[in-house]
Amino acid sequence: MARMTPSEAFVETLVANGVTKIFGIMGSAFMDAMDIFAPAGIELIPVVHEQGAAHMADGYARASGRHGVVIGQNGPGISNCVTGIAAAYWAHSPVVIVTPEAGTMNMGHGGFQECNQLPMFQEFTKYQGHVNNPRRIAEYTARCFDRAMADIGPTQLNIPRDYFYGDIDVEIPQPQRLDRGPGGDASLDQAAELLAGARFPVIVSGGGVVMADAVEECRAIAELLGAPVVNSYQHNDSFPASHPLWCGPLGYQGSKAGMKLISKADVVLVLGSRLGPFGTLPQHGIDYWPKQAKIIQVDADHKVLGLVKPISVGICGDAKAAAVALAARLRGRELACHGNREQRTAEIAAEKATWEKELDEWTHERDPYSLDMIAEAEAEEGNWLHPRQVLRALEKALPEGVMVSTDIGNINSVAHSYLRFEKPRSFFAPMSFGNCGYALPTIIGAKVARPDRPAVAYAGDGAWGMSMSEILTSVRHDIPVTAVVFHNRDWGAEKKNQVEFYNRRFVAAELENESWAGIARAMGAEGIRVDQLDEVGPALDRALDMQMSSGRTTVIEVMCTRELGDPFRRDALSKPVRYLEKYKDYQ
Ligand SMILES: Cc1ncc(C[n+]2csc(CCOP(=O)(O)OP(=O)(O)O)c2C)c(N)n1
Ligand SMILES: [Mg+2]
Repeated sequence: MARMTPSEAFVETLVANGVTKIFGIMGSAFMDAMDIFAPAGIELIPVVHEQGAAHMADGYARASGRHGVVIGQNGPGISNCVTGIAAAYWAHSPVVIVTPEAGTMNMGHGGFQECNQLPMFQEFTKYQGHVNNPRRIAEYTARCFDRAMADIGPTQLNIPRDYFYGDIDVEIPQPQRLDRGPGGDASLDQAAELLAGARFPVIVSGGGVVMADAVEECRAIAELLGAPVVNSYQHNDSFPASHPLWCGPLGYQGSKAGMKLISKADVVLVLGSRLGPFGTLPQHGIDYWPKQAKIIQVDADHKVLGLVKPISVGICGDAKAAAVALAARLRGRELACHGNREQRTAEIAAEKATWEKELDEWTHERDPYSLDMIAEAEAEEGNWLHPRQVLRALEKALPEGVMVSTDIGNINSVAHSYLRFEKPRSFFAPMSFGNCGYALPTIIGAKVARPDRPAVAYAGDGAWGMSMSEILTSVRHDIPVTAVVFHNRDWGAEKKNQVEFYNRRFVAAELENESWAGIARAMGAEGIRVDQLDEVGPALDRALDMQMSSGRTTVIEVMCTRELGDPFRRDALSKPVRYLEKYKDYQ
């Protein structure tokens, strides 16, 4: 036990958990603790808007595997974080949000910046620690850090602002980290039995493989079975793209090769995925999920086993440990799939080649609306590029070891087909919360965690407007990143729904923008405008060179036609029905 103030106990517990960076905006509510951040070795990185801080903490956590930490002023500083924490929740990021609260002597009186801060995060946190007595501040702080790791998601530490003051006797708790195992023997035995009898096994490599650092173990079992490996939705970095067994991502704008192959599976091994509903929807007109197949699902969270898709075996275990345990059970055994290995290898190679060829030839969208938009662009002043060609050119120019974040939007979703990675912790998409404005702040957080890696954000012009002010953060605090903005003058993703379901009746779908490159320059970054296809790769090369060698942030604005890929809510929209006379033309 040592005598200290609660501020000191709080900061010392952060130190015990290895915290060196916190994202947020300063405020009086936690000024007493903030005052000793620097001598504790902690840097508070000030952002433009607290939503950005929460996304940065998420990006930091996703890139490093460590906690991301965010803090803000009680009331509005904290409510600004809700969207960012919701996104981190669905990205399964161990983010700790520290929420200093109104003082206990005023709470309930309707004071300045007073609000009840627990309910607004209830839905998006794995645990909420409320410091109910200043003497317990270290205990609650430590628990929030432990639970964020154990439950793989955000936790909230709520501290009444007067509880930073006083004298307490306290021992700083040491971090408690779970030693995760492979799951129960019975379920592992059952799974091994199914895999041994499988003639066409397929592996789904999910986010759990990235988080458990299990790519090598996943690869070992894939090679043992000769099984194609597909990435779960938005986890394109969960298996090396250069590997012959890699078949690309499932889900919206995913790989046809992967979809066709999994549709033939008799046994699917799902490693580290909750099989989220959006991620397994039919795509490209292919209803690929193999309903007759036996499904083995491995996840660290038992609550997601069998939740969305019926399964034959659920294994509550760590993806890495479970892959090792399954491989050990299969090695040296006679496996049914060894009988047709060559045939399957050939089939995998053929499907992949067909899909690559299709992507190469798919230079622009061909639906009637997109063809109209392409014709319109040709008649217009200026040169407008086909998004798919831009995405292919970017793909070719992305360097080894790159980290890429994407946003929510039509072009960003089409990008899923063109984003391939060799290493885990490389791809940061907005996952199931699906908020526009995710990509830039998230890549800034990732860059703070990994300054040695090139960092690139993709965003549509709509989403960019929501988030671009964080360019100021990157410039002010020397966190160089490269952003690619697809300037198509539309809230395209939603507009495509109006094309498909609302007879091209556009409501609030169009955006007339100023020059994004010019705005970037005004914020102190470099700005490059690209309207020739052969300039796309060189622009990215130049921006990355400036990022890595002179610490410069660059915004590359790519002028794109208004053509749009397949809409993303086919599953949830239907043609309008109108009964009232005044709306009869609206169907
Ligand atoms: C915060 C938030 N607001 C609204 C939406 C609904 N929404 C989804 S995609 C989209 C359009 C995105 O437009 P843009 O960023 O320009 O990309 P594009 O689709 O044109 O490629 C909108 C408004 C959302 N996902 N998130
Ligand atoms: Mg747009």
